[in-house]
Amino acid sequence: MHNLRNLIDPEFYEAFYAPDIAEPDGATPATVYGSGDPLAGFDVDNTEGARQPSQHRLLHYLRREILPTTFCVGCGGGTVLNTFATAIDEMKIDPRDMVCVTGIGCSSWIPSPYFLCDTLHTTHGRAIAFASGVKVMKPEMKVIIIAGDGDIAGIGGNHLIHAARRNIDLTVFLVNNFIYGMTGGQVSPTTPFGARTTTSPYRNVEHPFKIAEIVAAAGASYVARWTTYHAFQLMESMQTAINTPGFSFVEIISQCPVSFGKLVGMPDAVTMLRQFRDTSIHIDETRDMSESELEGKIVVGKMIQRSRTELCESLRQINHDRKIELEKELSGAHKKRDTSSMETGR
Ligand SMILES: Cc1ncc(C[n+]2csc(CCOP(=O)(O)OP(=O)(O)O)c2C)c(N)n1
Ligand code: SF4
Ligand SMILES: [Mg+2]
Repeated sequence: MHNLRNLIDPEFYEAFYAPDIAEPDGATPATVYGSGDPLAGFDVDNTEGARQPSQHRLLHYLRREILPTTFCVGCGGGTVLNTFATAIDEMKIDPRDMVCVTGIGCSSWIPSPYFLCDTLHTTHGRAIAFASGVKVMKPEMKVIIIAGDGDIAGIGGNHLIHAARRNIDLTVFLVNNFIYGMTGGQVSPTTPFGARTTTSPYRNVEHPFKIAEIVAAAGASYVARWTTYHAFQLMESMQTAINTPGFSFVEIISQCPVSFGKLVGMPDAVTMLRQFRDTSIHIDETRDMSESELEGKIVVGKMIQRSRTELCESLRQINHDRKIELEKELSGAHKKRDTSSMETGR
């Protein structure tokens, strides 16, 4: 058993961690982590002036040494990563001003390891708790969470609603593929009623959360829902969410053909995207519709956008007010001491 030591002590690191992560003899990090050349296999157009894949404007947002991604063929994770990188690129945000926080699951891999910025890959369901700590200590950073329905709406559901209630300036992109994808397709809090999954082989008898509506009701400043079919609207919504002060949340309906689609008769991405297209309805068109008319529909668009006091701002204000009060108290105490020493002649 190792003694409990200071984790940032270099000696401790050398003794206990370095041997574990050392590369095998002769191997470079590239051979350990990926193909080493993310562009291997691309058809390169050698005609003069043709744009080369290595010049793709989004490539420098990615950790190239770990590409290609481990997402299954047709997974919506790639679309979300692409849309997110495009949003950041268009907004001209320097990735050094961002921290991406994530939990556990396929969707958690979108920012970590693939997006090249400071990333915090935390325990299952705890991304928002870790992110809140980052935001309080580094309020100038953009703190963005990307993770799955199981992670954020399931095990981390309580963190989600309370962060929305506090209105802390975090941006959450919840990738809702209706399932615990990474672990093989267990029922999640967003699995549709009646759907077959590995843990509900007959049918799901639980009703799903309408998670975007819950977050809106809990007090978030911006809430929207889009699908991977609506890549352009999703990208704009991501930008609005990132720009909104306070808690912002976008539910991204995404396809997992492998752990979910194949069990519900949609074994490939195209079928799932068609279904997203055909069952989506814009929120503006739903005002006069009853709940039964909305059954089975995906309501997309902006649920709420409002302005409320943000948590870190309130904390800073308290610090500021308290500092002024303390300074006044101290200068009052000094004055009192000076007067009394003059009176006593000491
Ligand atoms: C505390 C804990 N419980 C369970 C697991 C196992 N686990 C890993 S990923 C995962 C499901 C993730 O589902 P979701 O967040 O929806 O992400 P997806 O893979 O669908 O993108 C589970 C249950 C874990 N890692 N830690
Ligand atoms: S299991 Fe599903 S969510 Fe995970 S990588 Fe494969 S398709 Fe994507
Ligand atoms: Mg999921």
